[in-house]
Parts: sequence; structure tokens; C-alpha cells
Amino acid sequence: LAHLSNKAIYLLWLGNLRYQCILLCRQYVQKLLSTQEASYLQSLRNLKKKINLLQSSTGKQTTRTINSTCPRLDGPINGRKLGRSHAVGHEVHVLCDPGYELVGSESRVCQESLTWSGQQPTCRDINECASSPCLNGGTCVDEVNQFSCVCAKGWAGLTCQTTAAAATLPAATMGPFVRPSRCTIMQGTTHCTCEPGYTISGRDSNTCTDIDECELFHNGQAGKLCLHACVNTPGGYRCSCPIGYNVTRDGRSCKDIDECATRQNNCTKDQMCINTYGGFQCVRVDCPKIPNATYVKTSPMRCERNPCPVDNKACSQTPNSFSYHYLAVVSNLSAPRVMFRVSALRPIGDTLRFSLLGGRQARRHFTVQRSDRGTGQLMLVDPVQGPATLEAEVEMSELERRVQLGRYITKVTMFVSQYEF
Ligand SMILES: [Ca+2]
Ligand SMILES: [Ca+2]
Repeated sequence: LAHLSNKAIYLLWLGNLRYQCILLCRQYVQKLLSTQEASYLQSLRNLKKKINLLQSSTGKQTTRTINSTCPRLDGPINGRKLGRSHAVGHEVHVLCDPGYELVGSESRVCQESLTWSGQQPTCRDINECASSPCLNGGTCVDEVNQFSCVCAKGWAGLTCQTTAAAATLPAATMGPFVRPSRCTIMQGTTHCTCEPGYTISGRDSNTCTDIDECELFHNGQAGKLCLHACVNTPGGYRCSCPIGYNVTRDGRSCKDIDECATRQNNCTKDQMCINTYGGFQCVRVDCPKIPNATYVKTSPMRCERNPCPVDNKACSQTPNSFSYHYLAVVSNLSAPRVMFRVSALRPIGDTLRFSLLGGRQARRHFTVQRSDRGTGQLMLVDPVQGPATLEAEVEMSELERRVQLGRYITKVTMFVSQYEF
């Protein structure tokens, strides 16, 4: 060191100092950096913590919202509710039916406190009478969405605006078939209505006239309303039947009254009651009085000849029996048609012969035919217009080798009614 000059020593010191200084600087910077890093990490941790806290609190709040709803809210009477969700933050609206006005809150929100905002809404009938529309002392009757006026005596019209004399028809035309209509004013338009069975008429639709159903359906495609007669009534109609018939349960047809079964007849004890369509007949069976023979009643409808004296040919040629039958038929019965059958109970002999007795009237409507070997039948060949009573006699003869063994007469009386039912 003694060999070194002062200058050299100075330079050496300076160099050492610089080196030391660099070391110090580096240490300082490193320390500074690490301090800053620590601080940065700390703040990062704080930030993370804050985020976590925020996240957890948000999550809690969401869960609470899902599980929370306001109390059920029903729509008002005469109105309805729009919106179904009752969750927090949701809104419902209320609408009233026509003719009603809303009182309370039109819309309500489900609040955080789980209660609805606003006030309970109701729908109140709008009082159409509030404007006093009925004039001249008329009383207003408020109805849903409309009103009607009950006018004071002497006044008429929708709002009692006219005198009764001017508004109504002449009294003579008013009656059960013409009635005043019922009019109301609805949203400024007049509506007049009638009871069922009536139709609107009159200049101002102020009257209702009965519908004449009998006339309306007289030739209608729906068919005749009634089988016999239609009677128009105020607000409706009814069917009527001729005397001797009752209206059937369906109100449309006619059914004959059985006077014989219901004791609605005046037949005497020795008479028989025959029920006919539209009436009845009292008949009495008397055995015929024929020369050379006498007859006796063997049943209410049958007479038989007393035995003939031996060799009395005149007696043995008279009919052996007379039978009586009564038929009731309707007018214009379709023909040809079998009306009655005659047959031998115990045929004797080899031949049975059937023939029609009686006058021109009987021959015009009837004929007798054989239907099989032992039976003959009385046929109606021509429809009969009633009311009428027709008689026909059918004779049955028994023969043995062309010799007559017996004659049997069947008298058929046919009561034809006036009507075709
Ligand atoms: Ca009528
Ligand atoms: Ca009858």
C-alpha cells in the first residue's frame, strides 16, 4: 500500500464505493419491490373476500325471492284479474265487467314486504239512474248496464217523455193478443223485447203482438200443428178435438173416448153399448119374426131357429140362425179390406156356399169371397165417407149332393165415423 500513490489510493476507494453503492441500490430496489408485491397481494385478497361476500349475499337474496309470494289475490265480483304471478316484484291488474266501474287500485304490485300495494279493488254497478233520465215524475230502475223507467200515471215512453194517450194504441186494440213491449236503453240504443209467443210490432216497437201459430204453420213444411183443429191463444196455441175425442198426451192428436168402458153412455139394460169413433151406439138384438119359423136368443148376439115340425118344408128352408156383429171404423178407410170372416163350426155335408145379401148400398161397398174351403170373408171394396152406417148380410149354406142342409145368416153393421181418425 506504501508503494501506491495517493491518487491511486483515491481511485481505489472510489471504485470500492461505487461497488458498494450498487449493492446497496440493488438491495433497496428489491426491498421496495417485495413490499409493493405484498401490498398488491393483500389488496387482491381483500378484493376476493369482498367479491365472495357480495356473491354469497346476492345468492341468499335470490333464494329468498323464489320462495316468497304475496297472498293469493282473487278477482273482484263482476270483474276479473289479469296476471297470475304473485311473486315479489310482479304486478296484477283488475278489469270490471261492462256496466260496472272500478273502485280501488287498478294495478297492484307484490312488494318486498310480501304485501300488495294499493287498495283492494271492487267493481260497483254503474248507476245509470244517476243522471235522472226518467222525466215527468217517472221512477228510474237501475239495472246492469241499463235502466228502465216506471212512468207516473198519464205518461209513457222510454223516458216517460210522452203522454200516455199519444204513446199507446187505441184501447180497443189492446188486449191479451196485443201487449206493450218492454224497452230499455242500453248504451244509448233502445232495445225492445216481447214475452215468448209475441213479436215486436207498432210504429215505435212499443207493442207486442201474439204470433198466430195456427196461421203461421197452416201450410208449413213442419207439418200441421194439430191433427184436427188449432186454437190460437195469447202467447201460444193449443189443439182441439171434436166432441167424442180427447186430445192425446202429446197435445197434437185426438183419441176416441170409449163411452162404453167409461160409463159415459145412456144405453138401457136391454141394450148393448157399441163404442164407435167419435161416439157410441146403443143396440138391441131382437130375433127376427119370419113366417113359418120361430127364433130364440141363444146368446146376446145370436138367435137360433126352434126345431121345425116334421115334414114342414117351409120351416126347414128358413135360416137356421142369425148372428149379429157390429164394427166401428173410421171414415175413408182404404179398400179393398177384409172386414169379417164367416166359417162353419161343425161342417156337415159336402159343400159350403157363401153369398152377399142386402140392398144396393151393401153391394156398392161390399163383396163376399171364399178364403178357404170352410171360410168366407166380407170385403170392403170401396172407401166409405162417414158419418154413415152400413149393413151387410152374409149367408152361408151347407149342401149335401146339392141338397140344402142349412142356412146361416150373419148380419154385419158397420158404423163409419165422421173423421178419418
Ligand atoms: Ca199465439
Ligand atoms: Ca167412442
